[in-house]
Amino acid sequence: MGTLARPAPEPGERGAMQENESPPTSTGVPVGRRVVLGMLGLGAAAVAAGPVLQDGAAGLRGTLAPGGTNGFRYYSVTGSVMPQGATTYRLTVGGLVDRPATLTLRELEDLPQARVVHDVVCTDGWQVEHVPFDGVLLRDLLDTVGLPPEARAVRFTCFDGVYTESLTLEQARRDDVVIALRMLDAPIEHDAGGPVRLFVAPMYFYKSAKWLSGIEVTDSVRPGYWEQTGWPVDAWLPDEGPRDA
Ligand SMILES: Nc1nc2c(c(=O)[nH]1)N[C@H]1C(S)=C(S)[C@@H](COP(=O)(O)O)O[C@H]1N2
Ligand SMILES: [Mo]
Repeated sequence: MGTLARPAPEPGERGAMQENESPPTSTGVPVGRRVVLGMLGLGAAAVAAGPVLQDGAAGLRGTLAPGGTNGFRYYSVTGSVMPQGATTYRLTVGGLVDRPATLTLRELEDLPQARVVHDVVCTDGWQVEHVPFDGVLLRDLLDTVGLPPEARAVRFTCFDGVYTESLTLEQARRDDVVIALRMLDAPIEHDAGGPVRLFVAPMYFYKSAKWLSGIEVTDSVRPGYWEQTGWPVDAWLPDEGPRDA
C-alpha cells in the first residue's frame, strides 16, 4: 500500500488560522494544512513530515507533549468557531430520507442514549485509551427518519462551515458509531466539538466530525475534507474493519 503523508499540523494559537497550502509532495499528497494545533502550550511544537497511517505512525508517537490534562489535542481546520448551546444548536437530517428532521439539543437528549467506549487515535501519532462517548446511535436516528432504497451513504457537515466527513450506510449502521452528546462523562466542551460531535469508534479520529450540524443521506460516498486530499475514506484502525453481516 502506498505511503500516505499526513498533512502536518501548523503550530499556532487556538483560533489563529494558519493558511499554508503547499503543492503536492512526490507521494501526490499535499503537505501543509490549515490544521491548527491550538492546545495551550503546544504553540511551538511542530510535527515535521506527515505520519503514515499503516506503518509510520509509531515513529511520531510522543513527539508532541500531551495537550491539556486529558491527552486530547485541539484541532480545527478553520479559525475560531462560534459556540452553539442548548438554545441555538440544531442538527438537520436530510437528503435521501423519508422524513427530514431538525433536532434541538433537548430532542437529541430525549432519544435513547447509547454508550461507546473506545480508544481515540489520531493519525498525528497521539492516542487516548478507553474514552467513553454517550449519545444517539447514528443508526437509531436514521431509522427514525426512514431511508429510501437508494440511500447508500451519509455525509456530515459542521457548523464551523468547512469540515465534512462521510460514511457508507453500512458503516453508519454500526453499533459503535454515535452522535455524541457527552464525552468523558461530561457534556462535550466547545473545543472538543460540542455540543454535538460524531464518534466513529473503529476509525481514525479525523472521521469524528466536531461541531456536527448536518447529516445528509446520499446515493454514494462524498469524500470528506481530508479525504479530498488523499486520506482514506475507509479509515479503519488497526484490528478494526468491516464486520460480517
Ligand atoms: N469540524 C472538525 N472536526 C474535526 C476536525 C476539524 O478540524 N474540524 N479534526 C479532526 C481530527 S484530525 C481529529 S484528530 C479530531 C480532534 O478532536 P479534538 O480536537 O477533540 O482532539 O477531530 C476531528 N474532527
Ligand atoms: Mo487527527
